[in-house]
Amino acid sequence: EDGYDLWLRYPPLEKDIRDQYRPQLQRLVIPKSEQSPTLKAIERELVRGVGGLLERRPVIEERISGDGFVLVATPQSSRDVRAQNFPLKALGEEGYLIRATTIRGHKGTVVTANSERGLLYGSFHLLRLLQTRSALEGVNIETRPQIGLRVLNHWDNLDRSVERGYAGQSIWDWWNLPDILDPRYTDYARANAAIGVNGTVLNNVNASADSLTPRYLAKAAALADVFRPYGIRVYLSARFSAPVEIGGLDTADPKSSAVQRWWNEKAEEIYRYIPDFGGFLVKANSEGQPGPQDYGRNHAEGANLLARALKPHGGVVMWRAFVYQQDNPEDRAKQAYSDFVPLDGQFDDNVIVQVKNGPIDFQPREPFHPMFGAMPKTPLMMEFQITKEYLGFASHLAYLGPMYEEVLRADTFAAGPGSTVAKVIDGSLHGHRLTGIAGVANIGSDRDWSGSTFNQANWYVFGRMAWDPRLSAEEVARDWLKITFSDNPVLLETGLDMMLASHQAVVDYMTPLGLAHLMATGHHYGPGPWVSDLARPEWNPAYYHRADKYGIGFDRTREGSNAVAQYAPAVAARFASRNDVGDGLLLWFHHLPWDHPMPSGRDLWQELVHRYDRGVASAQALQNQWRSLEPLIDPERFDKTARLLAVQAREAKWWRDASIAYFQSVSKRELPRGSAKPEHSLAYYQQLQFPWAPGH
Ligand code: BDP
Repeated sequence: EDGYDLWLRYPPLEKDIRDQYRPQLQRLVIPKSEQSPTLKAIERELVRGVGGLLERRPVIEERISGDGFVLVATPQSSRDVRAQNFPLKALGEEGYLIRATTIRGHKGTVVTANSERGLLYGSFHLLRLLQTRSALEGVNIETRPQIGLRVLNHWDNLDRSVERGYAGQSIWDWWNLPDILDPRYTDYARANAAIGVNGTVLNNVNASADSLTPRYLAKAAALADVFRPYGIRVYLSARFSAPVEIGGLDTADPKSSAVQRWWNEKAEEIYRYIPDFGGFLVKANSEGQPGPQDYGRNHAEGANLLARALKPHGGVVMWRAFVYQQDNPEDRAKQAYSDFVPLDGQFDDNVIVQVKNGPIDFQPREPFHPMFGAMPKTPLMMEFQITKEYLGFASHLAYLGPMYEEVLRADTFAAGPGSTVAKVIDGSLHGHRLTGIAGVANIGSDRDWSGSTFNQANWYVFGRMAWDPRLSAEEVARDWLKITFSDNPVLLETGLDMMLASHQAVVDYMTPLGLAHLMATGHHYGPGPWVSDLARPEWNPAYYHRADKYGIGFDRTREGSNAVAQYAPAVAARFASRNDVGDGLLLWFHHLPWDHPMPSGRDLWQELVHRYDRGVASAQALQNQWRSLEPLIDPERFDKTARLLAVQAREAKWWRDASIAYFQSVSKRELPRGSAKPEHSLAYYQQLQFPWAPGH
C-alpha cells in the first residue's frame, strides 16, 4: 500500500459483502457498435474493479443472458435500454442514470446516459457504490454535473519543476514526450474521470511561450490522446506576449492586426494537433506577467483577443482575475474587483473569468471574493488551490473540504438571500451556460501522487464538489475514508473527526481570528509576522496584521479601506459589524484594541493566544488519534502519515511560539495564565532560514 492507487483501489471486500454482491454482478454487458476507446476504458475498469473487489471476474456478454447483469449502454447502443424509456433528457451530455431493473425477465443493473462520457462517469460511480459498500438493490441514481468545466490547473514548468508543488517533479515528462508515454498518464486520467474532472491545464500560469511552439504542441497532443477516452480535455496557459517571443512581432497589442492574425493562426495550428483542445488559461498583468495593460488596453480587450482566435474552434478563454498592483497601496484585497467589475458585459461569450476563492491569495481562511455575484453579465469560475501553499505544503494534514464548503455556501446576497457562491459559479444565479471551477493541482511524481495519503483527499473532494457543489465535506470525506482505508466504524469515526477538524487546526496555529499572510518570505511555509522590509508594501505580513502597541487587524470598514463596500449591502453590513462578522474573519475586517472584549469573556489578546494554543492542541490531537488507528491500517501508510503528523505537531508549536513571541513584543502584554512561554526568543525565530524550501 504505497498510495499509488488513489481511489482506484479494488482490494477484495469483506467476505459477507462480497457474497452479497457476487450474484448481482455476474455479467457485464457493454454493446460496442464500433471500436470506441471510451467503451474499452469502461470495460477495462469494470473488469478490474468488480474483479478485484469481488475476487471474481464478471463474464463479458454481448446480450443479457441471465440475472446479475450490469448493462452499460446508451439508448442508441442498446435496444434493451431503448425499450425501458429512461428519463435521460435532463441528464445532459455528462450525466448518467444507474438503476436496478428487470429486463426480459432478468434482474440486474443498468448504467445509462446520453453519451459515452456519461457511461464512463456512471461506471465509476457504480464502482464507488461497491467500494463504499452501498446496496445495489433498488438502486436509482440520477445525476449530472452542476458545473461545466471542471479542471485542474497544473502550475508545472517545462523543466519539470512545479510552482508551489510539494510532491516531487511534474508528472509531465516533457523531455521524453511525445515518444514515451508514462503509464501514469493513463492512471491520472482514470483517477480524474472517477471524480468527474473533465479538463486539465498542463502548464504553469506563469507560462513560457515555448509551450505554444510546435515542438511542445506535439507533446501536449500526445497527452490529449491519452486523456481523450476519459473525457478529459487539454488546455494550455498562454503567455500574452507570445507573439513577440515566439512570433517575431514587435508588439502583443490586442489592437494590432498582426497580433490578431498571429493568434488566429496559432489557434488553427493548435487545433491541427489537438482537435478538441479546450482553450487558454491566462494570467495577465499580474505579478510581472505581460498583459493588455502594457499597451493601454484593459482585461476584456486582452481576453477577447484570444477568445476570437479560439471561437471558430469551440475553445474558451479562462482569464484570471488574480491581479494586484503596486499603485494600489491602500488595500490589495480591493484590486481585482476594481479592475474587473467595471468591465462586466464587455467580455466575449467564450470568456470565463477565473476568480480565486478569496480576495487575497489562498490564505488559510478568507472571506469569499467580492467579485462573486458582482458581475452578473460575465461567467465567473472558481479557482481553489488544492496544493497547500499556505497551509503547510504537503507536510501538514489539512482536509480542504470544509474550506471549499464554506466558500461555496457563502451567501453573496447578489440577488437577495440564497445567492450562494455555488449558484454564481454553476450559472444558475445569472443564467450562464458557460460555467467552471478550477483546482490548482497537488499532483507530482511522488509515488503517492500528492505527497501524503491525506492530501489525496483534497484532490478527491475538489472533483466531487466540482460535480456537485452542494455536497458536504463530511459525506465526501466518509466516502474517501472507506475507499482509501476501510469501512471499519472506529476508523471512520476517528478519521472523520481528524479530517473535519484539520483545516480549522491549521487556521488556529497559523492565522487565527481572520489574520492572513503571516508567512515568512520566499517559502510561505513558516511564520514571519515580523517581516516588513520587502519592496512592495503588500508583500509584507506587517501590512496585513497592522499590529502595534494598541491593537491588531486590518480595518476594511468605512473608516478604513472600505473593502466591505465591494460586497452586497447585507453582506457588507455583517462584515462591517464587529459583533456580527464572526470571529473567523474578525481581524480581516477590523482593527481592534488588544483589550477588545470577545464573546468568550477573554479580551482580544488573550483570545489570540488561546487560538494559537488551541491550534497546537488540535495538531497534537491529530497525532494521537492517528496513533489509535494503528491496528486498523497497513504499516506503510500508517507510518508515513504518523511521521508527517509528528512534523505537523512540532511545527504547529513553532508557528504558535514564533507568532506569540512576535505579537507579545508588539502588544507588551502578559501571557494569560496557563499559557506557556515561547520556547525560544523572538530573535531565534527571526533568524531561521529555509533557502531550499520546495516549490519555488
Ligand atoms: C500565488 C503564488 C504564486 C502564483 C500566484 C498566482 O505564490 O506562485 O504564481 O499565486 O496564482 O499564490 O498566479
